[in-house]
Amino acid sequence: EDTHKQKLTIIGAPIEEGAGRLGALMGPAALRTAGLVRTLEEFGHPVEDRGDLQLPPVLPVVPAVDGLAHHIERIAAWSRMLSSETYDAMTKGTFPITLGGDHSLSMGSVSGVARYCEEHGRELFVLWLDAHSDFNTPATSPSGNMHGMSAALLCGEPGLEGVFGEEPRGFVKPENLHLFGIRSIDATERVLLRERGIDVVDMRRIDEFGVAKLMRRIIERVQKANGILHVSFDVDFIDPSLAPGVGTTVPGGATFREAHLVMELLHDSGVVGSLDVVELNPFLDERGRSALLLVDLVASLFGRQIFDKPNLADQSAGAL
Ligand code: HAR
Ligand code: MN
Ligand code: MN
Ligand code: MN
Repeated sequence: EDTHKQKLTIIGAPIEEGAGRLGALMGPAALRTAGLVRTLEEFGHPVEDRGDLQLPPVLPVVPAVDGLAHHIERIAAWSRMLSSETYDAMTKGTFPITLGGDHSLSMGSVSGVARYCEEHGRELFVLWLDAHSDFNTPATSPSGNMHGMSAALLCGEPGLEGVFGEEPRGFVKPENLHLFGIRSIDATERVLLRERGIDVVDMRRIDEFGVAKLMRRIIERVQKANGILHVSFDVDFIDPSLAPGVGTTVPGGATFREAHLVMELLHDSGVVGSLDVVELNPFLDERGRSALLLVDLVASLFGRQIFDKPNLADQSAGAL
């Protein structure tokens, strides 16, 4: 499908309780200050900015978990709210962009997208651009920080049922989750990722084979299934020398051009149906440079090009 002039719905999710340090709640404001909305409009997209959501005064009651899950009631409230926001945006035929906020918000945003896909018979794929695999559960997490558990929750790992309780939610098939850019995995996560057969594209594979080849493989899977791809963009996917505004920096991340190439290939593919931009911590940023880089990367996802598109037919045939 050609989503080029599709209407976009911006959903601000100032959530920081899932992270180990404060400041991510300023993320949506910094992305707006860096010009996110006017950049998207420049590419011809009508944008509806729903502003920043707020937690309801009464939080859901969540049964005690086996293990550690800090602020689970607040994360549950955010998740339920965000799930219905992205579900609603998709149902109206728009493309939801959820601005964080820490990565626990993807429990909600992706659940809503998944629920939409289930109801409309569309196969959902998720591209998780991140230094971390975010595949802990309360029982395995070394920190108890819920931003390290969102991918596990989406795949239905046990121990996180209380986040949605009886509220509607969606799931991601473990075989449709593609982790990309990974360079920090806990020992317990490693075991679980192997057991579930999750596709982990770590930085070593990116060094060895390059972004283009590895991305094309994922894009072709989605295209063959006539699926929808959700992109969950954690700022720490990028090398911290370029994007220091994040609480959990890990050296050896994606370069400027690697990150842009991912977004350019995604744009040309036409398969992306929703996006999260998460973990920006403006309190730790340097003169807004991480926020500005993110806005430029989003511009590449929505069609900014240096000069010209390569011939896609030649590329998929393996020619240079
Ligand atoms: N794996 C570690 C934990 O669970 C660190 C997770 C950090 N996660 C993020 N998001 N910053 O990717 O505590
Ligand atoms: Mn376009
Ligand atoms: Mn993450
Ligand atoms: Mn991360």
